[in-house]
Amino acid sequence: MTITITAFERSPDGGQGLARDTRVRWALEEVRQPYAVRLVSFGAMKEPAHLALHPFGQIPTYEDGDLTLFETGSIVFHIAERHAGLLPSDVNARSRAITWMFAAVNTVEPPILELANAKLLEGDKPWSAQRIPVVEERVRNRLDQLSTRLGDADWLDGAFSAGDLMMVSVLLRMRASGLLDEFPNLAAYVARGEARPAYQRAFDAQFAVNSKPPIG
Ligand SMILES: N[C@@H](CCC(=O)N[C@@H](CS)C(=O)NCC(=O)O)C(=O)O
Repeated sequence: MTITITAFERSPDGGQGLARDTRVRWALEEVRQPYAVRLVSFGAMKEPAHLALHPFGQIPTYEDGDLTLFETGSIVFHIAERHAGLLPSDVNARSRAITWMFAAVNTVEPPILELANAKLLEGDKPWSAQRIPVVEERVRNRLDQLSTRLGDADWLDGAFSAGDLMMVSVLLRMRASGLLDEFPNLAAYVARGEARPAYQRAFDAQFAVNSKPPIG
């Protein structure tokens, strides 16, 4: 049975690894599972066929036989549960790694998304210039807390895990803002994640799609 994921036919970032299929590709590459990709347009994502897979009309989705999943946290968890390499076997260490996965999507990603939305979707509003520094401060606060916890460790809890995969993926979205560079240990942490051969393969595969000339 071939695993099939969905990804943007044309990613808004031009394939720089910010679209969330990168996380899923990365997890599959870490555990050396082959996969197929079905590219979808923004229009097609809101059509019934895709909505049947993803109730919110987004990418990525994950299909394997009669199982269909959405939400990257859940997809990466599913991959990590079924294949060795992304979660420790010790029960407590495993639970801590899963905790970091939740922290990535539930505690660190929300203020990062809020900032992206404040800039991209609300940047033309009259109150935007006042709001952006407030939201930036919220992100800075989270990064500061995460930076303190990471300290000079390579990864969040021992060996690289799905928790790091999710956290690095979330933090990557911050780089363009310059905020990540205020925390050198986090910037180095993200660079360590990106240097992993599995990440490189995931990035290259996504970039290859987006560097092709526009369709039509
Ligand atoms: N919480 C979801 C977020 C999924 C998401 O926001 N996907 C974006 C691409 S990175 C998307 O499809 N955006 C288009 C849209 O929402 O219409 C996850 O982690 O899978």
